[in-house]
Amino acid sequence: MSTTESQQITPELRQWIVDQAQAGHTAESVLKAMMASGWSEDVAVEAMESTLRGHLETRAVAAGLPPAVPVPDPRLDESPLYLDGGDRRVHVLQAIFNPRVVVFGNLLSDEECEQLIELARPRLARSLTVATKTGGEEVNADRTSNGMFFQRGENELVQRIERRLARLVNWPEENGEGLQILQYGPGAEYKPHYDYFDPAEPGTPTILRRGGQRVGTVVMYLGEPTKGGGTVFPDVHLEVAPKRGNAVFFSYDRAHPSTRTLHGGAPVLEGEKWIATKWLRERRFE
Ligand code: PD2
Ligand code: ZN
Repeated sequence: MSTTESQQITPELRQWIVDQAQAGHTAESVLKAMMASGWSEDVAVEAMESTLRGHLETRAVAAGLPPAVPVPDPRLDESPLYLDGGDRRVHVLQAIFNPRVVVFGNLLSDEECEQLIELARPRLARSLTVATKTGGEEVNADRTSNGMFFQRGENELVQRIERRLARLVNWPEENGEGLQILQYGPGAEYKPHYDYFDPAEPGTPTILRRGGQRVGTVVMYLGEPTKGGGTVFPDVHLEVAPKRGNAVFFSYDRAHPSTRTLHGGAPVLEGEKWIATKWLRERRFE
């Protein structure tokens, strides 16, 4: 029998780990104690991580938060500088764990950015947001941009980008909403909001019938303003510069502010900002 098989993580061990944490012992000291009584480091670390994760989740749900669900997740466990987007080597510029935010470089070529803008331009209209009171759509003063949606897989360019994104964040293409293109002129902004649908709003159950909650967002910068227009995360005082070809990804495992994914598009001060947004759902989006 291997060491791992012989070292079973029993309910008693899990309870002991929770008791230690509640008594204020550090993860380091608990790990040391486990190893001193014969646990291998790998098993001890796994036991600690899974037990404390489970414990926090139980407490969160008991406090009335929606349960955590799986989310899209770029593979960054070994801190790679580059990720394989299939047909393109994407740069990892910045990563934050809480909130989960990753900034990518070189996600799109200049030609791809220009082509998306030119295909979108004749189809732009004042942006609407989903009306969570009714499940319909409405013009919203918090969002002063012009926009349009591509159908998923609408043309070869859109297909190529959707395939690349799916590979990058490990999430099925069919769980994505259609790509949305937005144009912001001087003064235009998108006030801070959450991208998930508020479970307390009456229209939300209708919205969730098409693919469940949103669990992740990729905002790709297609056209840069010369001043302003960053994507801001007020809870962590982060501002991502809207540099053409770059993108910001973020995920949220429950529809709750505890994800710290409040974010907005700061007003454009000079020039014009163009973005493509891909929202990712829990399940296939029809
Ligand atoms: O334009 C942005 O930076 C921005 C900000 C917040 C886009 C979105 N949200 C979005 O498309 O959800
Ligand atoms: Zn947003």
